[in-house]
Amino acid sequence: MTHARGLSDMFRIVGSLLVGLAMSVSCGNRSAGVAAASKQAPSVSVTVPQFDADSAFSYIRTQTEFGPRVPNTAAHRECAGWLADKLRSLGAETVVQDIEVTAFDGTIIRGFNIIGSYRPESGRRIIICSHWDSRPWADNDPDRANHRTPVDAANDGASGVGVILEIARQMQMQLPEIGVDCIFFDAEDWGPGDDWKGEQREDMWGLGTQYWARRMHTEGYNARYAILLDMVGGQNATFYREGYSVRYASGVVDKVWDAAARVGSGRYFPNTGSCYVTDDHVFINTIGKIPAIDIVPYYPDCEQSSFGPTWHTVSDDIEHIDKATLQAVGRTLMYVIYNEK
Ligand code: AHN
Ligand code: ZN
Repeated sequence: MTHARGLSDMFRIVGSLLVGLAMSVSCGNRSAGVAAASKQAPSVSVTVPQFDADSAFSYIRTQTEFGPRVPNTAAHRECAGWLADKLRSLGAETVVQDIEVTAFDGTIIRGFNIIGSYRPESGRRIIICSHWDSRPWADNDPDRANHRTPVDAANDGASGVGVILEIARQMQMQLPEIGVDCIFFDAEDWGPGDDWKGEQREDMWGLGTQYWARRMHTEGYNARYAILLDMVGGQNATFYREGYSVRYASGVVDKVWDAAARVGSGRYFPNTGSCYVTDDHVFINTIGKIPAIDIVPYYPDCEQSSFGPTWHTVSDDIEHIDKATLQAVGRTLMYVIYNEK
């Protein structure tokens, strides 16, 4: 027995030596190839770090563990503090915009837009953003008894933040060439409920973003473009080319959908238009004058909602988050960010 174990250990050692040798040879070959190519052509292929969907998932779970992040509640304040601390601990220069906005129903909301910057000194910048607040009412739940219950918002809130935090973790380990601002917008989802009899306007949604678009976090701030993530963790999600994104920033849509195809996630990103979604990106475009797109799901065959079966229901919880969807979105964004010059 002892003898046999000794033998197998030896095979393991020899095996790992062989693997090590093969790796160093192939790495040597690759860098030699890149060096040779770079003498002729200036374009050198970049390495894009691997997005980790397990890590993104755990960032989503942590947010939901605070309870629904409904503005003017303790869970909301505590989660805001955690988000800012987390961005700082991941190496981002972080500022919190402490805001006051008035909702459609007259409620005064104290909110927090949270901004974490990588390469803050660079004039070449892009934005990746998501709302982080929870909807106060599950007013699209199939059971009417749940219509006044707040939403865990694992997908509709926490998912985009989780993907961005994982990208931030990767950026701390390997800075991209471009400057990146990670923005978590507040008070997106305090829009009119199913019982609202008054008028409905687009600007009743995205209150935190509207505030930021009028008073950005730094003087004279600008960015090439913004990518909004909203509900990027649903099961069987597909991301069609959303209407406002195509209207205001079709080049950015092309860039992101091409990236999805290149990283092998094309089936999540059909090259097809869908409808127009009132979301934070509208105000980044119209008020902020920065081209902005929305990666937002479209479920053509879903009875409950075209945003998917859990949208504004009590089932929008951690149990319904799909790591494969997070992975598809995360690796696509990583490709875009690390290829931006
Ligand atoms: C409306 O349906 C009005 N807005 C969709 C944007 C949204 C709501 N995103 C999350 N919740
Ligand atoms: Zn919502």
